[in-house]
Amino acid sequence: MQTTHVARDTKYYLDLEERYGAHNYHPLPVVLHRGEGVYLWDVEGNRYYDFLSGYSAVNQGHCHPKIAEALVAQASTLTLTSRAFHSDLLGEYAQYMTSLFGYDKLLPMNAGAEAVETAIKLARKWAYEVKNIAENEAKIIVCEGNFHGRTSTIISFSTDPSAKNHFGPYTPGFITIPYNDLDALKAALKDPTVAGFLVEPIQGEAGVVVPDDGYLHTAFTLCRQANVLFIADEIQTGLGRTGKMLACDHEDVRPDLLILGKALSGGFLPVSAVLADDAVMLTIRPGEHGSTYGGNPLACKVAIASLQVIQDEDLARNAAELGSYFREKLTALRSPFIQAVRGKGLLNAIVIAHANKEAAWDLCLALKENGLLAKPTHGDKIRLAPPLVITREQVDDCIAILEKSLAALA
Ligand code: IF1
Repeated sequence: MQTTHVARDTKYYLDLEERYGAHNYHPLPVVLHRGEGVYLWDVEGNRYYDFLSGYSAVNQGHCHPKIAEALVAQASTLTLTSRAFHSDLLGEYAQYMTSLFGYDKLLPMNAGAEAVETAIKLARKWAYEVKNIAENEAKIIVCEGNFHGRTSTIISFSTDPSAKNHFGPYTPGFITIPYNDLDALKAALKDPTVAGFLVEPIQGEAGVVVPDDGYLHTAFTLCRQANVLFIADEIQTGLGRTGKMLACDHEDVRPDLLILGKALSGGFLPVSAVLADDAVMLTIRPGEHGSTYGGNPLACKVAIASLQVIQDEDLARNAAELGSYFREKLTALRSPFIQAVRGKGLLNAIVIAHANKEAAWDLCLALKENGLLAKPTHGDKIRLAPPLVITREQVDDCIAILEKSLAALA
């Protein structure tokens, strides 16, 4: 008997997730089935522009064929050896990464938060074994509005109640200062027990907060003078997103510890990394840190292909050019509902001004109906971050969708 394939509708999938999945997110009511380039298709066959890009993990566009090809080839060759043995890919990957970004060594991890935790452990180890800070006294300076991941230590220094509340007791050893405030950093650096300054070059979750020109460069200089490690979390801002390979490149800053993730694997599987020079990296010796999947051959192969695409297709330049074009066209809409347009490259956000505090959410629902997916962050801000492969014509198309959807707020 021929069983006809029943095309399940959106509600079927929403109900399944509601019933069997943890309720740790509040997604837009759309169920996606396929992705290609800047486009996503839902289970009803509707096509959308993706303006979230997997939280900037899909800079190369969805299912990039060159990365898919690398994944498939390696998947039927060797995917995991554990670090108990060597593989023929980790050394080549580490060489590729360290020469591309200009560091002595790479420590491979999986999720972004794991790389942030690794950087925190490296900074502490360096503090005790090189800077001679008293045991268990090392401090790391972080910024208000930070987002560096969801582990218990990382949320210990979050200033976002929804990320932090009722997850105590909290890890000590962090000093919080205002973002984009050099006087506050200068004052905090007077503490001789400070090991590092952990900072996002642009704050993503806070709503794409771009610091003043010169902030990163001066902050880096102040850290150098205080013998404190400058730790850049480029998990979201890195890999072409802001119009340069790294957001730190806009200010000629070379972080002491560079943290990468997300687009490092083009949205195929979790790959993250910390890069540093020997003086810091070699403070961790064999058996002192690691992870089952960290540096697995599949991740190495996918990461090399993902970085190759960013370079071959000059995605950073496209992000720079189309990012300023996008902000210019958005501003020209002169919408009464847009209080601010901000960002760098193709990491942008709008701040919504409207009496209705649900306006940003309502706008995202209207955008969805008109074929563009985006999601509010912290209430009134909507991040607008398409894959870096977007074309000028597609930007024009999306501006028209934004204009039409904004009119719905009236
Ligand atoms: C969520 C957005 C947030 C990050 C930076 C480390 C990590 C992230 C700068 C951790 C992760 C994701 C996580 C996701 C929401 C999203 C996000 F801005 F990118 F949209 F939260 F800020 N450093 N960001 O942005 O990397 O462990 O997730 O691989 O947790 O809700 P991860």
